[in-house]
Amino acid sequence: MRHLLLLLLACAAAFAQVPVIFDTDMGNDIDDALALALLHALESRGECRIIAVTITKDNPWAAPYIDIVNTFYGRPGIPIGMVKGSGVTPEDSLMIRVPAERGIYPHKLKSGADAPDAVAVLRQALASQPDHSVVIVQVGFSTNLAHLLDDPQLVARKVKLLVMMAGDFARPNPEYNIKMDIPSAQKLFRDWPTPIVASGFEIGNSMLFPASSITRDFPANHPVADAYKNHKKFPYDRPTWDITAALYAIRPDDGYFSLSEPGTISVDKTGVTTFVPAPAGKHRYLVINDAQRARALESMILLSGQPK
Ligand SMILES: [Ca+2]
Repeated sequence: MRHLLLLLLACAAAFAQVPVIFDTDMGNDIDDALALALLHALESRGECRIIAVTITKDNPWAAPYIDIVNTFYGRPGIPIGMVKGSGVTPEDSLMIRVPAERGIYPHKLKSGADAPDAVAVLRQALASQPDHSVVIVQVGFSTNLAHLLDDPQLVARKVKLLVMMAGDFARPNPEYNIKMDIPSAQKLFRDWPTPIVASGFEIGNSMLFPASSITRDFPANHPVADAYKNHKKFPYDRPTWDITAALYAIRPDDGYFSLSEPGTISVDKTGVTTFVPAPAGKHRYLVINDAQRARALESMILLSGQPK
């Protein structure tokens, strides 16, 4: 009887854990690393389960660095997929290369060339999960998810929600994640079959992750603090763009953010995003007030810097 009870409790816990896929351009800015750290902290708290990490930065150090972070948090088995063929931003990045070359962080992948195709990893991860259960957090370019749309039925069946750090809903400016792969972003907003919530440039830009947290909250030889210190001349504060998307994805009902009315987001040929309200629209974007901002920033700092 007791065993049965434990089994039921374990099943209930597994249900509560949101299966999450993190799709990232790891290496282009430090918020990707802090967002991955936050997801690991939330998994340690039983709130989510990272079922795959896929990469849209076409640089060989991204996969080893993600393997380092996953291994550091005790999850070396998370599948890692690499953009193949049509990836952008191949340029070098110290925040991923320096920790990977240091030789002090255990990991298996030595290069992105050793990682399987991101789209194959995405398909496998989705197929392994219950219907309408998976939350995808896309914090880089739309390259991989646009390719995944070659099988829209798999997406429609398995994905519950796509949360993206993408676009700018305060000004008509082409936002970086959109601008670097405009055709994929256009396709994604046009054809993605599930609800989408976008964290626009203006949300993360209004909350800076403080250098003081890197100094105070992270132990020595932490691969995320290591990346932070190698990304720009330390100390510096940096917008929380990708971290906001990860926080909303796992805790959508905690009031850190509010949502726009429903509508449709589209991308023009210069990468500018436009939101048109529509009652049946599948897209929304995050909005935030000052009280929410204080709470969201505090939570992002505490979770990203939580000791493993
Ligand atoms: Ca990013």
